[in-house]
Amino acid sequence: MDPVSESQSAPDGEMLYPDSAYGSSAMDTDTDDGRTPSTKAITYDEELMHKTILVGDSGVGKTSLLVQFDQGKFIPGSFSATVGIGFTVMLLGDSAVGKTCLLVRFKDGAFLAGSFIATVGIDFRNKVVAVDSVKVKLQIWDTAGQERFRSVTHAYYRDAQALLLLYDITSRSSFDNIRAWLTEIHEYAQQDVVIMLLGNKSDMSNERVIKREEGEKLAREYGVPFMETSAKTGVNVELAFLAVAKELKHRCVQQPNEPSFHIHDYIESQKKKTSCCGFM
Ligand SMILES: Nc1nc2c(ncn2[C@@H]2O[C@H](COP(=O)(O)OP(=O)(O)OP(=O)(O)O)[C@@H](O)[C@H]2O)c(=O)[nH]1
Ligand SMILES: [Mg+2]
Repeated sequence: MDPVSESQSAPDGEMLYPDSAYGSSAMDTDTDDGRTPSTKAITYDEELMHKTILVGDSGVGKTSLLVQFDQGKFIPGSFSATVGIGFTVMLLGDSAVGKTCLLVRFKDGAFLAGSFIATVGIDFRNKVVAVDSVKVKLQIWDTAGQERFRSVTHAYYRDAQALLLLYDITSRSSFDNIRAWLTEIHEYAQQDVVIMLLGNKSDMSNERVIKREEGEKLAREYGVPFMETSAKTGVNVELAFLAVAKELKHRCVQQPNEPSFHIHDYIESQKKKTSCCGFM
């Protein structure tokens, strides 16, 4: 299933946050499901964090109001409705495992090469994908892996419907820390949250220290799906997000006579398809 691009393109002059590896677009922040972690509103004091939900009929101007607040300007032109079905996906894992790069690869199809800019607090971007001809909007929260931001990100766990937990196949410590991440997830996240383990930087085979089998074993132990990804080459990046989108959509909207969806089976079948074409 190919992802479809978002119906609203980012406005000119997209605001770039100096601490962020990429810009955050106000057009991306208006969600019908009301999860609106405006980058502006985020402070690093958990007590002061709040959420504001824009509700109202389609076309009344919720998105325009938000753009006016975030960027101080009105975006004229064609009206394009914000899609109705949406889920929040959170990226977790140690600093430098490639969370931001994975998101940029998925959202923009590009690789953020060059100097590493650690994420501060939390950033987010939206992407709409098509699942069985239903438009599913994923709001993807890119968290800071650095320890000092842990209390900020904890506050967001409970709002996430899916968590992509990353380690770096060239970093033993990032893999060893996965157990600690899963402990935190069980403490702070929703009980039925979809979790997927990703071994990132699979392109760096010369520097690999974590065998694929080790990742598979750990994932089996926790009963979560697993795959290796590369934000650099794009291997399995779309598959990871699409599998999560499919799982969430099937949980939310089950059409009559539609076969039930099993994320493990889907991933295995898709991975086989990819490997038989020589891309893995
Ligand atoms: N070769 C290779 N390098 C990668 C890949 N993904 C990320 N990197 C590099 O790894 C470094 C860290 O990437 P980020 O995406 O910024 O890491 P992060 O997990 O977001 O880090 P924090 O924001 O601190 O939590 C950067 O220098 C990237 O260029 C990958 O798949 N392959
Ligand atoms: Mg980052």
